Amino acid sequence: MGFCDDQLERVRPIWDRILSHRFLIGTRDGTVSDEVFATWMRQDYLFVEAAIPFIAILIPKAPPAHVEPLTQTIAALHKELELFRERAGVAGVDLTGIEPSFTNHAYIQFLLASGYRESYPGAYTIFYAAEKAYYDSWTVVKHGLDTGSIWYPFVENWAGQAFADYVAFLQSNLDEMAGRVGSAELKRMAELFELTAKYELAFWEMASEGEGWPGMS
Ligand code: HMH
Repeated sequence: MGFCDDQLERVRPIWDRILSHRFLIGTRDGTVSDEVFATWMRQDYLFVEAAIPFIAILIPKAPPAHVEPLTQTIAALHKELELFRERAGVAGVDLTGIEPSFTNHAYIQFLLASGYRESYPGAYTIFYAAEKAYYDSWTVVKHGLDTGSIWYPFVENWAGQAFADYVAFLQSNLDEMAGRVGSAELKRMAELFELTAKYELAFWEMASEGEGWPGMS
């Protein structure tokens, strides 16, 4: 088994909590409130916006063969932002003047700090774990959400064949890199994988609970 499958097995208790989260089950079953879904949309819009500089930071550290795929990822993230704006227009969700929630702020800072401070394989571990979490999460939603739902384009974005192929590509790259690093770096990569899984869980929890900051309400 490669690094990614090993890690997915190791963090299975966290991953199970992600995939059974009430946000995903409610979105799948059409019982999630408009307000909760709008919270997720606003916050994920900011997260995707922050993912662009995160990927950009990786480019100077990347092996030459990774530069073009990373560049394409940036273009894809811009298209994703466009999808959010388009769906927000359809649903009447206001994306202007939004601020990151406490959880989202922490996740974004973790992304950017890791982009600057961690090794390339370390930062790539976060990149893979976050994308894989979204693929698996929206696959849960896919198995139930009405294809006519106004939210179905998000399912098509993250649970379709193109994204599946992309996540498999990231997985094979990460497995390959993990096979070349020393034991200290491999241990760090495992820590980063687990941290990312915890942030992904925290993100669904935040969407369900609201955007407030501790002590501010
Ligand atoms: C929180 N994780 C979060 N948002 C996303 N859009 C992705 C992963 C996948 O890009």
